[in-house]
Amino acid sequence: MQIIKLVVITIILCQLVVLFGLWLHSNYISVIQKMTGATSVKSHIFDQRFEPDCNKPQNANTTCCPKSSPHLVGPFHVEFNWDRTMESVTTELSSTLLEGGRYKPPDCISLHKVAIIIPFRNRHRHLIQWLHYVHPMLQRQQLNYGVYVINQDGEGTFNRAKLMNIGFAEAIKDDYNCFVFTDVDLIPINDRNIYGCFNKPRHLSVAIDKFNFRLPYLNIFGGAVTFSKSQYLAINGFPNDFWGWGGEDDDIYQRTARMFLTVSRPDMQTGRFKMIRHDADLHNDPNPRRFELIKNTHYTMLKDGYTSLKYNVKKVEKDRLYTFITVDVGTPPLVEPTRLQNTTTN
Ligand code: UD2
Ligand code: MN
Repeated sequence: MQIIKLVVITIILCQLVVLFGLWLHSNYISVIQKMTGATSVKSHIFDQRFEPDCNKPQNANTTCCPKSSPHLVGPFHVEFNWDRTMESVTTELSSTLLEGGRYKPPDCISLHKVAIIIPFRNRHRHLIQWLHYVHPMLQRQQLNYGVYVINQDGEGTFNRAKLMNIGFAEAIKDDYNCFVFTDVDLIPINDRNIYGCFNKPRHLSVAIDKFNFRLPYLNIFGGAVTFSKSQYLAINGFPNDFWGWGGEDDDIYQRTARMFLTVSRPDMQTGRFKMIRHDADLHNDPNPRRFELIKNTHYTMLKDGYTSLKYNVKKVEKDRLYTFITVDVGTPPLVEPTRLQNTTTN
C-alpha cells in the first residue's frame, strides 16, 4: 500500500515538474524580457513557416518555379585554380548577372528571394573561387538572389557575427525574405543543397572535406546557415560582442535552439563542401572570452543582437559579381567589467 502511494506521488511530482518545464519554456521570452527590460523580440516563436515569395497575391498570374529545379546536376566538380582572377570570373559570369551580383530566373518566379551575406576582410583569393562556383550553382537552383560581401574596414579585431548582422540590416533594404550567411572559403559540391529557406533555420555545411565529411560535433552551426527574415528576427539576429575567432557560431546555435528547438539540415551527401585551406588571419586570434560568453547566451540574446546593432557604412560598391559594403564595426570594449573586477579583487 505504502509503495503504491509512493509511486503515485512520484508520478504526480514528475508530471508537475514536466508541466512547469513546459510552462517555463513557452514563457521563456516574457520571463527574460521582464528580467532584462528588453521588449523588442516577439514571444512564442518556435516554428516560423517559410512563405515562398511567389505565393504572394500580386504574383498570382505568373508561374512559380518548380519545387525542384530541372537544372540541378547533383554533385559537381570543384578544383581551386589559383590562376583565376576577378577579371576572368567577371568575363565568365557578367552576362548572367545584374549590377550588384543580382540574379532572377528568366522564366519563372523563384520560391526564394535570398540575400547571400559573406563576412569578409582580405580574402580576395577565396572570394574569386567562391564567385566562380557558387554563382552558377545558385542560378541552377533558380533562386532570385543577391550577393553581399560585408567588408570589415581597418585592422581592428575581426567580428564575423556582427558583420553578418550588418549584412542583414543592409540587404533587408532590398526586400529579401531569406538570408544565407556563409564563410567565403566554403564551396558547396552538390547543387541539391538549396541556398534557400526552410521551416526551421538551416545548417547547410554539414559535411566538409576538412572534417572528413562528418559533423565534428552534433550542435555545430558554423560555416553556412540560412534564416528566413522572421526566423532571424525571432532570435534577435546574431551577437555583436564576439570579437576574434570562435564561439559566435555556438552562440547562434543556442539562440536558434532556444527559439526553434532544432535546426534543419540536408543529408550528409547533399550537404558536402570543400573548404579552402588557409592559415590563421591577422587580427582574428581566438577570442579568450568565448566560453564565458556562450554560457550566458540565453540571458544576453535579447539585449545583444540585431536590435542593439550599431555600425557605420563607409562605402557601398556595386560590382557586377557582388555588392561590396565596407563597414566600420567599432572596437571591442577596452577594459571589460568582469576583468576589471577580477584585477581589483586579486
Ligand atoms: C570556423 C567556422 C566559421 C566560424 C569560425 C570562427 C565552420 C565550417 N567554420 O571557421 O563559420 O564560426 O570558425 O569564427 O564551422 N574572415 C575574413 N577575414 C578574416 C577572418 C575571417 O574574411 O581575416 C571571414 C571569412 O569569410 C572566413 C570566416 O570569416 O571564411 C570565418 O573565419 P575563418 O575561416 O578564419 O574560420 P574557420 O575556418 O576556423
Ligand atoms: Mn575558414
